[in-house]
Amino acid sequence: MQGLFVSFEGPEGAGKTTQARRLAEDLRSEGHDVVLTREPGGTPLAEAVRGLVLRHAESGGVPMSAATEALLFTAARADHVDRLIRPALDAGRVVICDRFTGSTLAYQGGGRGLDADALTAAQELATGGLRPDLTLLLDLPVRDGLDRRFGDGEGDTPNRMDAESEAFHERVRATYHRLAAAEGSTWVIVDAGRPPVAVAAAIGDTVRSVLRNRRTSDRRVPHQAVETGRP
Ligand code: T5A
Repeated sequence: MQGLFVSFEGPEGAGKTTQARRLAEDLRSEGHDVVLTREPGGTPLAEAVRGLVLRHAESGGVPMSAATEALLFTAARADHVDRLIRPALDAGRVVICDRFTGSTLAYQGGGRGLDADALTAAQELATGGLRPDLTLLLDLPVRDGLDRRFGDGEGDTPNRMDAESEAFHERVRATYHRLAAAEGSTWVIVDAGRPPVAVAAAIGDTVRSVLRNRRTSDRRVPHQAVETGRP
């Protein structure tokens, strides 16, 4: 039995963490076996890399090149896939991941300007070709997301990416839109500018529809095998 892999993507402050938690709670209450995880992070090694790659210089972070940054995010992902995501999927669990390969393509590709083909090849190496069954792109204007996080002068300490210019974050958002257009039906753009309850309802409908389709196609598999004569 193969599990279901759902990732959340989007610019800063879009509500990914809020919605990923909520989806995990809702699916658990419906009896699904859910693993909720995040990137960078999810395993001891990847959480250690998180501390290294996200810490702002003002909080003791070390300077690094764009390529070093991309490879650190990608190395953390390799460990995360190997030790947590793939075993959970193999056990038939639903994995909900707050950011995945789309973040590297959007931030280090679109934001930092690294070569998209080289980044994609690195993702293949890190994930062994594993892709989410569904990516939910929580979309909202860059300024609105930054205001949600820091508008009142509160919010958590800015990390190295938060501290980038608004133009950087606009390039990230534009890259997300290009990825969604290129990936087709496995990426769904969710209007994240609505109240949390409305965003959660849209996400819930989308995920349940994928789960229903999956159950239907699972039931059809033995039939097809007999009809086509495949073992
Ligand atoms: N990164 C990551 C890369 O550059 N490359 C990579 O490969 C990877 C994996 C991660 C950073 O690393 C970068 C991207 C990121 O910059 P992080 O601390 O994990 O950093 O931060 P983010 O994932 O960006 O999470 P954020 O906290 O910025 O935003 P979320 O998770 O989208 O938003 P959330 O849920 O925390 O909500 C933010 C605020 O908005 C409110 C919440 O209550 C909260 O106050 N909110 C809403 N307000 C109004 N309406 C709604 N619908 C709301 N939803 C939430």
